[in-house]
Amino acid sequence: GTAQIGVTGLAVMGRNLARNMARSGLTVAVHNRTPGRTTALVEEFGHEGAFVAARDAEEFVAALERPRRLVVMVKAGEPTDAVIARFAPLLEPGDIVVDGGNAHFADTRRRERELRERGIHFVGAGISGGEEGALHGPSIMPGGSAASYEALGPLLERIAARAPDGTPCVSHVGPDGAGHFVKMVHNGIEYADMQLIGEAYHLLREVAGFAPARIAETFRGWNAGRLDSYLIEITAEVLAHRDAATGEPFVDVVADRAEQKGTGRWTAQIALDLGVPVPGIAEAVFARSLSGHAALREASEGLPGPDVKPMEEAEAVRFAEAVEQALYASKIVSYTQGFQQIRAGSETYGWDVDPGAVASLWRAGCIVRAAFLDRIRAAYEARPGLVGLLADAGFAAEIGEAQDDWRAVVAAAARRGVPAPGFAAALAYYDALRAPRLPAALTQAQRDFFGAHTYRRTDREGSFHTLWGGDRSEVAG
Ligand code: NBP
Repeated sequence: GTAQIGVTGLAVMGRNLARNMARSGLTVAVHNRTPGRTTALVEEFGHEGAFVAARDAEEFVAALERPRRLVVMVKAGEPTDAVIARFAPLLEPGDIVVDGGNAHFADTRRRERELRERGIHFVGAGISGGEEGALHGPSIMPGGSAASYEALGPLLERIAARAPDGTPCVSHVGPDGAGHFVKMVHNGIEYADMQLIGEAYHLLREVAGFAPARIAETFRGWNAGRLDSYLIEITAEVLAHRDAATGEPFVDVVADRAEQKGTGRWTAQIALDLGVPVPGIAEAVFARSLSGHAALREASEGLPGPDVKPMEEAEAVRFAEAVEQALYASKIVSYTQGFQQIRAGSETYGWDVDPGAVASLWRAGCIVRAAFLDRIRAAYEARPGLVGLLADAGFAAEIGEAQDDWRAVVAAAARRGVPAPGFAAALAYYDALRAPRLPAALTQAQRDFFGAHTYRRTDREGSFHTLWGGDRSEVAG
């Protein structure tokens, strides 16, 4: 075979990824279960580079130089297993199968183990950036063996997005499912970012009384500062857009029900399993599902809320500045939570993931791309053992400066009856981490009372139980 790499599964993602590879100078074998997609790709885009069209699995495998590098871009789940079952018997030890779909990391761990037994490398690679990213440069998060990355990395570096400093947004994340785990957390953080931006919009609209066009301007201003990011940029564009049919602001004609494909939900579910608090991500998942509960919302519309006066202009302008502070502080907190989840996954599964490297490869190509990520990269680089982002002096100082405004915004939201679960949960997380004492002491005492679950003491070692039903003396637990 002469192709350096192959892509099987030529729907939007696979097709664009194959084009990106060909445009970067690689010879790319292309294959799809239904051959029509393969011929369509070569007919439309064959002039962009060197494609080798394969009609079936045997031809595809034969077209690849060894060790073979096959990228699978099919629908996640059952189809991925079907493709592996089809190709595995045709492969030889040392060949590399890359799954670029949105697989659950537990499936990736299973597939990696099964193929490893046959001497085949299986690389679960998170790919972010949607179809545009696939074509022009995605952020790529490959797991699998370090040996497979040696054969694969140089090729992926050619097609990945580039950070502003020129570094390709791809690096070996860690063994087996590490890449898909990190991609999952990326999506969870994306949910949290979007929820926080949504709350900022809602507060500017309902509390400051700004029209969507003015909020678009406000976001544009923020995008020129420390919040510089893809999501803030597209938010400004969406808010500035008017519906052609009605002439109304576009955001007002879209039904207020947010859907989800499930990766944010996975992030929250896995966080519960790992015992990592990620309330920002969980609130974002819940906010989307709450929005879809039409009957419950309708039945609740008449419930009493507070009496509110609109803000005066000067007060509204000041409030908008405070919202920027609240958004930034909440963003630091939600990234803190996401990176803690990556750390927990890494410890549980023995992946040794470098959080600074993860921040580095999210700097371009993916949905959460932002100037902010370079700060996170630098924070972890300066102190590799950093216990969470809030332990970084720079972030701690910024959050310290933001906190008065942040509290004022959360209080204003509560007083004016505008839901801000993301801002409020982020602030509660921050205050809980800061607190010298938590009411967990009382919780544990209650558990000892009704279930003899024992407790530890602040003043000496050991575990203890109080005889609550008896004379209330303390015994060793
Ligand atoms: P789809 O997720 O729509 O999958 C369609 C592809 O899967 C077609 O090539 C189809 O072949 C193939 N396929 C199916 Br379905 N069942 C198959 C089977 N049993 N055997 C072989 N092939 C099978 O494609 P997509 O939207 O391009 O997404 C591809 C992957 O990338 C997915 O895992 C998705 O979650 C992920 N994705 C990521 C992003 C992102 O932003 N990172 C965006 C979109 C998608 P056919 O043509 O013969 O039916």
